[in-house]
Amino acid sequence: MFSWNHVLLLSIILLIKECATQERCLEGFFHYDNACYFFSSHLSADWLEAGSFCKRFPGGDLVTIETQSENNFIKQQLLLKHGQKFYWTGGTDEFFEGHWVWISTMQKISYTDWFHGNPSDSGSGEDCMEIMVGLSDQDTTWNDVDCSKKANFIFEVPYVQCNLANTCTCTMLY
Ligand SMILES: [Ca+2]
Ligand SMILES: [Ca+2]
Ligand SMILES: [Ca+2]
Repeated sequence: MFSWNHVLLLSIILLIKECATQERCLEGFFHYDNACYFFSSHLSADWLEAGSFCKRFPGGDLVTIETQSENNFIKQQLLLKHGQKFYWTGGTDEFFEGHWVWISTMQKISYTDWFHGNPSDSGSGEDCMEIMVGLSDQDTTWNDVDCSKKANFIFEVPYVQCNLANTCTCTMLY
């Protein structure tokens, strides 16, 4: 027999079904763990411009690479799907020379994958971190470089905030 309880139950089932089929990363983003990643292979910018671009997305900023598994994911993406040589990350020591932090959190960089002899702070100074894409995992490593260099970039947004069309009703189910 019809009752409002049936209507409520049906509504909940429909809500769950809709949430279950909803994309959780925007198109063009790649999901790993609790974040969605974007690789700007068709857009290059200096480090500050790249950061400003990333912040246009809710919760977005230049990538933080905090674990070896996150680093491996990013390297695999760069090697398999994205064709450029140099990608900005959110690593910087522009606040205090030699003290590397992730700009989005200001947390000290603990896990590292620097290219041999780096960070080098060569020439007139190198205060921003790029990933140099080599031919394999082993030679795709981090380098400090002049922040005014034009490079492609990687940014990351939280998994639950990355769908701009999200009505937020699904967030609790994630
Ligand atoms: Ca991260
Ligand atoms: Ca430096
Ligand atoms: Ca360097």
